[in-house]
Amino acid sequence: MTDQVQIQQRIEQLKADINRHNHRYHVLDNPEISDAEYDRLVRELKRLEEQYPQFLTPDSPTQRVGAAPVEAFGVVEHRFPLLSLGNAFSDEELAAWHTRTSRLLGEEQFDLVCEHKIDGLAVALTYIDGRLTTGATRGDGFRGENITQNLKTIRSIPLSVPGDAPPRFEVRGEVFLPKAGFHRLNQERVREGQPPFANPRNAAAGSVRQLDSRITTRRPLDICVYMLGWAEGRPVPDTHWDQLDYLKSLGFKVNPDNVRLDSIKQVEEYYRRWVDDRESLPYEADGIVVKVNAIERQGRLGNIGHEPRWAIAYKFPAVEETTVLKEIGINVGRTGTLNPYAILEPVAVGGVTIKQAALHNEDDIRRKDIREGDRVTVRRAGDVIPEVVGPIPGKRTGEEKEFSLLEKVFDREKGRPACPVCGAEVVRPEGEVMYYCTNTACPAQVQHGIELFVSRGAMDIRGIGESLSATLLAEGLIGNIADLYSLREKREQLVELEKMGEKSVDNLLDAIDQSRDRPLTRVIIALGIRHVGGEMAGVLANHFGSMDRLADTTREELVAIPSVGPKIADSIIAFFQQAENRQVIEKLRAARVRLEEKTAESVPLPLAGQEFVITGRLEAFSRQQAEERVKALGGSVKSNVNRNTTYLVAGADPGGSKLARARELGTKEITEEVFLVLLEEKA
Ligand code: 5U1
Repeated sequence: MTDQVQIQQRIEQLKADINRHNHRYHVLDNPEISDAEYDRLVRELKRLEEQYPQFLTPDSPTQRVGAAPVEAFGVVEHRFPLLSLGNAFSDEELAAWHTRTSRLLGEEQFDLVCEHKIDGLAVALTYIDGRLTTGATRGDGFRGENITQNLKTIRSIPLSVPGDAPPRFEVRGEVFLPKAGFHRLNQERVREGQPPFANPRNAAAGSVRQLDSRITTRRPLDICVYMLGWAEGRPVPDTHWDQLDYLKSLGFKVNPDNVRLDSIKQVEEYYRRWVDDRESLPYEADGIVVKVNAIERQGRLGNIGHEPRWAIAYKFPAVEETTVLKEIGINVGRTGTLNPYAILEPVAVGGVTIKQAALHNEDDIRRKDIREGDRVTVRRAGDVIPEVVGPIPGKRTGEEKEFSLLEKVFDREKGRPACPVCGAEVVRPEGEVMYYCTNTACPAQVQHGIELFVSRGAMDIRGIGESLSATLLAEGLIGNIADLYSLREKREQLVELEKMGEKSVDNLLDAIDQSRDRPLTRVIIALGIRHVGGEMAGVLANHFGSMDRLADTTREELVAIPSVGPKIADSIIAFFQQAENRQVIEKLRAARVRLEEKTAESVPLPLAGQEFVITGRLEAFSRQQAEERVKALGGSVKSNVNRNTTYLVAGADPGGSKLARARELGTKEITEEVFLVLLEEKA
């Protein structure tokens, strides 16, 4: 056996093993090996594919990394429309659907399948010759967006299926963010000054429809497939239930709570069980879906407009309650926003007692005509922050008080509205809905800033929580984030603080020291620039490579970066224009906090000395973007193949003469997909 054959066999073995472990972990929830062992297999595969790119295939598990951003998604024409569902809101409506269906079929008895209606984003996955070739959104039902690259990052979606699967088929399912992941993502967004997603569906849709699939990779998305769209070339089972079972055997994740039932009474019982237990589910569900099981019956029933006659969604009641809004309170956010919130008479909503609820801004409160003292409806959707839906005007006594933020924060002594924390002046910039405290040194803002700086996703300094950061500020031991690095000089005073002993102080000081070497992305996150969260910080760190380059950039340069919009660009420019922010950065530099990526001087760039020639049309980016990516990694792009050419990248419709020359010289020829992986891996 030649070396090449052995290597190819090893690669195939690794792919099969990794896919199997991936399926056990992400689909069956039953891993067989440790994370470290799994990582070792992936690393070995990556190394081999890097050395032997000719053996890299698009369904390799290493392809789950995101790819370079695209300017827009392509359009996918669905072979059969993706339908939506009619709704039932009561047992009577459900029974009416059943009676109608029974009449149309001319049969009284037919079995049904019940499933949870997960609140996510419907997608269609097409597999050709065993490989995932296209993943698309529902769109308008007829044409969706091509989000294949993004869906490939979801580990419970198989990139390939066993050899005995139909040669061509399409599977449909719901991509969703589990509650825990949604909660984490929203906490991160709030900490970073970005608006939280209103619900898991928006969060899932926002994650899946990212033009930069590297962002999707970081979101903990999952899928449950709920039907076989179509299949060709091999017979498939003739009931929905058996098709789901079949899909499970092909490696797809099918909801274990699905049931097959044969009476509408049993459907009602299933529904009631999940109305009561929905809180226990790891995802948001807004109802159940009831489907006629036999595919032949489904065909006879057909569709009416966009909705199948053979299925219906029985929606769960909204989790809403009413209570009294005692008062509207104001807290000050990290960016100085004055945030109104409702202080409520405690009330249990869907099994959880709530005492406070979000009230977004003054305009919103006025639009909904919410008054202090009102009886209001409050709603809680899963882990979303509870919100006040609106008042119940019929319950008013006349004692209720209309809300004015400026009145609320009016300071009699000062004779003007004032920040409730520091007393500074309050402004509402033109065109904005929020009022702001004008004092950037406001203890509330500084404290939230410190909490962000030390948080896990930023500088990750363990041992400083909300209460210690408040104490450090109150005792004057720090005034801003950079002062954390001079705390060693104040060790004696730290030891004196309540609840702080020698040991915990030393641990804290060590943790601060260790944070000096965090990657640039983390430092950018830690600064708390408005609209710059973890994902954007990664883009900026990649592009600029140092804090100084970022600080001296221009609006034009920023908006030329594909994922940076004008709002983000303006916010970055405004941040670095503020003298106090520049001073903090200088203090961080003086404290030896690393303000640039570890690169050039110590390690040569990963593509140094490698020459690329590109022929044909690239799908993922323009020629110029491709050249920039190669150059950024130290490589060069030439127009003709010669003996020094390392790779010939062949896109669609490649030039015959370049291919011929490369073959003559034995130059490595790679597809665009392999090229993308190479760039990703080296970045
Ligand atoms: N579980 C499940 N969700 N869901 C959504 N099944 C299901 N089926 C759907 C939709 C829109 O549609 C088919 C019945 C066509």
